[in-house]
Amino acid sequence: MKILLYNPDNGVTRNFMPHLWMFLLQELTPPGHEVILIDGNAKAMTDEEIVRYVLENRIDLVGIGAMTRMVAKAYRVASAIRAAGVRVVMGGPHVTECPDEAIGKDGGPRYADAVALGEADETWPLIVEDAARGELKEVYQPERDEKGVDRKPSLQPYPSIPWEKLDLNQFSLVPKIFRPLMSSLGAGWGTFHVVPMETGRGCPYGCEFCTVTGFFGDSIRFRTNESVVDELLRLKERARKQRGQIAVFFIDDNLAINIKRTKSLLRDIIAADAQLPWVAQISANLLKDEELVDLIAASGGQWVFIGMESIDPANMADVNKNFSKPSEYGAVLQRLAQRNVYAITSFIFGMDNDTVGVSDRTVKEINSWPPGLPVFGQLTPFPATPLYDRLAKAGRLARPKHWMDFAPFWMAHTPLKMTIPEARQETDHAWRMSYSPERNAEAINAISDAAFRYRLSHLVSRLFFRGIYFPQMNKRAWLKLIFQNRRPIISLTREAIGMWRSHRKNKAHESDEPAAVMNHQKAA
Ligand code: B12
Ligand code: SF4
Repeated sequence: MKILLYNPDNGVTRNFMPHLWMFLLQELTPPGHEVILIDGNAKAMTDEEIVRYVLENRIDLVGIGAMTRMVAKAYRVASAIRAAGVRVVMGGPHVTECPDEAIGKDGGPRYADAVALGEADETWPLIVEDAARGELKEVYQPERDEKGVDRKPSLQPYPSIPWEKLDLNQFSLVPKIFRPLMSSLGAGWGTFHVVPMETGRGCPYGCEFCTVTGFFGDSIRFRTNESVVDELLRLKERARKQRGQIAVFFIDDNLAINIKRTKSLLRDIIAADAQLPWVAQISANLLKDEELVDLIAASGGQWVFIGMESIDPANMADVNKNFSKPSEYGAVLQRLAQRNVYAITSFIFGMDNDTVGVSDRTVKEINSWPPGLPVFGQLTPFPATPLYDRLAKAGRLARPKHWMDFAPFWMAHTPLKMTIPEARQETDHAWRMSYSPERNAEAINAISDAAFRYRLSHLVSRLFFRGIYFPQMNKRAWLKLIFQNRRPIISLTREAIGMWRSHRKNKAHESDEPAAVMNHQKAA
């Protein structure tokens, strides 16, 4: 069979990274089938374009995965593909959380021929075999234990994703026209990929708004250190060969959930010289350990994503995230910054104790810490979370099926102490203050002692992160952005030219040296 795995874009922003599930399922597909990947984030396509692609390429089966945010588009595309006579299987968090919706068992229309619920590592090969025989079932679910809980894949062994030979062209972040020039720079920047990699699954914390504990379970499973190190080494080799850059996003929900194991993994990465620049999610409470932070820096850690959520402890208690203490955030960021590791700090507005002015209060606090990349969202009741159930029981859901008419940054319930439009305004204000050209320049100034590459990485990341909220998907938007931020850009460019000149001078001096030494010897 010819199989297409497709992940829709959200219609508003683009991700910087492809989705791991596609590469994983591609690798888990039984032999004898061809699997093509299209990630809407890298290659945005209209519904008609996808259907045309499916027909022209004689695809036999389409697998679509989606988060709640993209599910309306996923359903639309699925319906169009089915209408063209091709079978569709859907999987991922949303269909698992609303299992009846995709197959029309909730009274609504049917969008998919089959759904794969939960982790599909073991069910995907069965789905492919059934589809090949023309015997696709409606629902695929992992085996269950005596308590009725899904048996989770152990991750040992873990499939070896052949990164060294996969076609990653659609996922490079360097625009095509710059590639020849960029590949001649330094270690080579002809391509830049952020590659997703998992070292473990599961999180026991159970924050009220989060789907992870429900989906992956509270039992944590890890790959072996050897399998992670081997994957890193293969990626590093690929980067070297193609004169490009590869960074890794460890997508574990909390990379340091078992600190002893994390330290052992990071030590093994260092010992094998398998370091690549990496980003990972780690909760603030675990970053108090100085040795862990040392190992993060030494093993290539550059950015740590921290779900800070709120600076108000009452809000943290409300969402069952008391283990994370707002009073400790500044010290945590300081500890990271001392090692040139910076943080992506994520905040949620519209919690029940938030009042108007929350964005000013939060941004003031953020600006007193070492600079990072703050991101702001709103409390969203994802289906099957304790938050969703609490709000539904209290009759507080304004749009119980908010995913069917997805509206970016527009809450689906009214918080207790502010209105939905006020929550929208607070979010908007926080983004504007945090990514204004003035704030960008201030942030770079604040780390003026750091080496050039850290400041450059910080500025580039700021310009990209701004795009999570402000649409900047065309050349015009980028040119405007570059013009507005010209001060730090010009200053860093001057510094780079200075460094390049002195590097050339030193090189020339070095090549003169042997001659000078020989002349000196002759004279002697
Ligand atoms: C990495 C990540 C991101 C990346 C982007 C995704 C990417 N490029 O990988 C970034 C950081 C950009 C991101 C952003 C967001 N994310 Co996110 N993200 C994750 C994270 C941490 C890992 C995803 C992953 O690769 N998991 C590992 C793979 C193996 O698991 P999986 O994707 O579930 O796939 C398995 C099964 O689901 C199944 N499967 C999946 N798809 C399909 C398809 C088919 C056909 C089949 C058969 C099976 C199948 O098979 C896989 C193997 O078992 C997850 C949490 C998590 N642990 O999964 C959150 C998660 C997916 N994100 C979430 C959210 C809410 C968001 C945001 C909306 C946050 C925000 N407020 O802005 C944004 C939206 C991004 C957008 N494009 O609009 C939620 C989604 C909940 C939901 N019901 O939708 C999750 C679950 C986290 C949470 N706290 O609840 N995210
Ligand atoms: S710590 Fe993170 S992954 Fe774990 S439950 Fe809380 S928000 Fe979800």
